[in-house]
Amino acid sequence: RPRSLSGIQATSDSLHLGNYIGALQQFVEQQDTHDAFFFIANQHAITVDQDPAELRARTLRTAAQFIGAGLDPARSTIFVQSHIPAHNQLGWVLECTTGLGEAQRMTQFKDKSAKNEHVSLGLLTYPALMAADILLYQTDVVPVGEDQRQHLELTRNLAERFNHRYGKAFTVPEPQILKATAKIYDLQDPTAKMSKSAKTPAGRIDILDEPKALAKKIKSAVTDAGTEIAFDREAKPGVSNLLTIYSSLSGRPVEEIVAEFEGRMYGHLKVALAELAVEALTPLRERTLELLDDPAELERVLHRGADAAEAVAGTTIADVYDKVGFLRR
Ligand code: AQP
Repeated sequence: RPRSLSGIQATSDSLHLGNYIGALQQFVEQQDTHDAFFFIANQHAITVDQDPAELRARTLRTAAQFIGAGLDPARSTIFVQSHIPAHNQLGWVLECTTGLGEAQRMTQFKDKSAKNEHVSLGLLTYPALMAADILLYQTDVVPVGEDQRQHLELTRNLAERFNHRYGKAFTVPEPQILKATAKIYDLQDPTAKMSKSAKTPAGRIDILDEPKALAKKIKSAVTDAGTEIAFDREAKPGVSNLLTIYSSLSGRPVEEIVAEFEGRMYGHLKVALAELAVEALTPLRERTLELLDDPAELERVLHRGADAAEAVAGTTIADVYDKVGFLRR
């Protein structure tokens, strides 16, 4: 089986619909076809300021949402990034494999460093740690959203550079970015990515939103000029975004939904989507809250995940240390 690996940052109380549709839904599907590793990126989280108690709580909340959304600890290895020191060990080696200019060219670094007053060195070196997250596990495919494409390209370059210089240590991974769902947009500004750090939460659907709040956000989504329900990202970004969400939550193709709503108004689509979203997300929310009632069990799952992850990561890092010439202890 090909190995699949991906991670999500523990930077919010709830993941949003972009994280869910762009990433988590794919993780769940891959459990049956791949040797699946999914982790909670708590180290990436501290590239910007985090409250320690909040970060700890959010790490468990993110794990609960993974499982609540359908990841099965019996079929997937679910673990916390900081539990495996090899991420850092390889991260350093890859920092030394990355050019300064290369890191500075990353658009996420440019965007985030422009937005934040205090820019940490970690924000710059983050893509090397992310490459380590992936390469440690000899990963074949990495399911992510569009915003991670550039980091994945860097990861591939670093793997090839290292393999070429020191001998093959890494599988060169392929990104899996599903065209249709790779970018879910903000409901209030459908030209911007749905994001945790959006200015207003009204445009962001959190997967743990209460049903009423969820329905309200969808019903107040910004739509476009005209009245026809059609998929056209350029002319109708708002409606196209709603159709994309509808399609991925229902598992039905966009064309079928467009045909169903022919001759009807934007409002009809919103009402139907609000209903669908509540129906799709309520069980996820309930399972997540139930899991959070028993943190000890969640911690046991993460402990087992760390043991399984460490076994794979340990082999890679030992090989890498040998290859770069670190004297054995
Ligand atoms: N809007 C999105 N559409 C599709 N996929 C998305 N992802 C994030 N936003 C969207 C994908 O979710 C996975 C986890 O991403 P992350 O842990 O890097 O989350 P994030 O970047 O902290 O989420 P935000 O909302 O994008 O945060 P800010 O605002 O801080 O940048 C990844 O696979 C990502 O592609």
